[in-house]
Amino acid sequence: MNNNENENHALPKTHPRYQSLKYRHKIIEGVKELVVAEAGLIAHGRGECFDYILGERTNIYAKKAINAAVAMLLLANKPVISVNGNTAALVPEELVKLSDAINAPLEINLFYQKKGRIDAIRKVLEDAGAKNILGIDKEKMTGLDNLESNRRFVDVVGIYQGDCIFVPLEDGDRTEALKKIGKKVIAIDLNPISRTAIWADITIVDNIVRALPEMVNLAHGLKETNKSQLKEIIDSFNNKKNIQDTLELIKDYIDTQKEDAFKILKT
Ligand code: PTJ
Repeated sequence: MNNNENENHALPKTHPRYQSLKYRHKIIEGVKELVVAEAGLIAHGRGECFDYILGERTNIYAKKAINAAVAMLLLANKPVISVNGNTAALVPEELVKLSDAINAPLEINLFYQKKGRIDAIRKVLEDAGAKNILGIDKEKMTGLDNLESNRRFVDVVGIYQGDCIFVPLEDGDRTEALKKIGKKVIAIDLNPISRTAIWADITIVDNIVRALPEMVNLAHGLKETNKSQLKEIIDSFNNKKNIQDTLELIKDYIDTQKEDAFKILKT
């Protein structure tokens, strides 16, 4: 039995936090396999913290954002799904399913460019069934002028030409840079007041492990919807208001917890 098996055996399915622990382990395994950057562990922990104060469920505002996001991706001429290490480790199959459903390529785009990471992520995506992976051929990469981080290296037939870029789980600089060069940006971020969340056209404040399967289902559901109806869905969505509503929801949840959290002691 190797170390990974040992760790998984220590994770009983009956544990009240089984799901959360399962995804933690995926991130830890991802670090060992070079898929996830070491900083990805910290990013995941930050996400968990926000998920906790959102009640660890997909709330109505996240659902509204998911609806608008899928409509925007279906309406786009050249949608692209940007993939980083955490995303590949947590939801590889769903990334491939979404890519197929909305006809958008997956492009590997990393903040931390450690040697071997692109190959490791490519393998994870290919094992999940991906056929069209961009961001892996240095000859086809170009740099975005208005960005200094490694994320500036983009595929000429992918993010560079894309009109709508889906950036699940992102750091702020690139969202701002993509907006400034005229791209539509859709983000998933559990932190509703991150720079990514604020800059994006549509911000899905939800855990990627719940949001991606919802997006895949909805993409199949909305596929036959005509263009004017898709446009209506997008036009009736207000990202700023949706984020403000999400913040209210967090406040309400914490207020409820102030009373409820201690009830457990009385049972
Ligand atoms: O793989 P790389 O090299 O491209 O690096 C990826 C990370 C995530 C390490 C890098 O982009 C980074 O450092 O990101 P940040 O600045 O920590 O931002 C990540 C954001 O994602 C934070 O606002 C977290 O709250 C949020 N987040 C973390 N886990 C999840 C999440 N949002 C949704 N679902 C999650 N599971």
